[in-house]
Amino acid sequence: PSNWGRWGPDDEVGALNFLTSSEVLRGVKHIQQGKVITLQRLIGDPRGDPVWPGRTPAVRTMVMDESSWDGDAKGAPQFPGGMHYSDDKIEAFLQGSTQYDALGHVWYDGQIWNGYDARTTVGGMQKASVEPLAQRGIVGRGVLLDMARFRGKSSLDKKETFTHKDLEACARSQGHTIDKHDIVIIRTNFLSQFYEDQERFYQDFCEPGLCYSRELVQWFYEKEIPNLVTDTIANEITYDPKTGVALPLHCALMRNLGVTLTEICDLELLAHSCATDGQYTFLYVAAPLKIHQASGAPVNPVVIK
Ligand code: UVW
Repeated sequence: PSNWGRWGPDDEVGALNFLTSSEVLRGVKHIQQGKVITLQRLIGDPRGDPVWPGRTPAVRTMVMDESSWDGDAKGAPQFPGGMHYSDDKIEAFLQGSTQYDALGHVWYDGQIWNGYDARTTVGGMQKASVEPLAQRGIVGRGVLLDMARFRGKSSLDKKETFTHKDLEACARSQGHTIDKHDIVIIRTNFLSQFYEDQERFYQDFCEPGLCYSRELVQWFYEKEIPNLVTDTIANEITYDPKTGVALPLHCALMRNLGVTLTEICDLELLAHSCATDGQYTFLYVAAPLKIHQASGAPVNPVVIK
């Protein structure tokens, strides 16, 4: 299935169009306790930052600090009243931390989301960049599917797969359903293995996750899922176990259906909270940074229960 053209020839936000104001209000109805939980993974974690192979973690550099005024203080700015300040900068892959992928981030056959020419990515995303997603914001009913807990494991294993049927079974075991237009949030806790042993983590690299099938894509299409959020680097099994194809769901869901992908979340506090209070449905709110023509942008999603 494809959603190309469904929201007109100029669309750049895809399935986020399903998140109408009534969907926002449906999400709000799931605020029951006033509990707030953020989902961003720390940037610059002293234990390291998990990134897709070939990318490098963010580097934060101090530009100004108290040492700038040491000694003669030559070159350091002097302000009336003696104010000093700290300043820093980061150099980072925009897909190197908790992030929203732009809909044009991944493609095949020379066309990105909505049929735009893949040449529109050259030198900057002229179409389907992260900018329109950031401008719009993402608000709706979120559901946590705690697949690790459902399978009785602290974390899923390398290459472990699951399907939409497993997601539905997981939801049933948690006492709710996955409804049309839900923001689907999947916990694997796989990245805990990165912090345990990075060499082993990257050896024969293959994350666990959803596995491509026509039925699974059809399920996303019929459920009109606007946003898939996970705690892995790339939201799906890295290589399809049957075909060896890399990240087929990036193409089938993002490129063809316009489903936005949110990756590298930290779902541990949320999972703990849901297991404790039994509330797996809530309001989900997120807005990636507004970065001109970018293929993705960091985000700190917020859950309100
Ligand atoms: C790739 O682009 C390969 O992955 P991600 O969606 O994790 O950025």
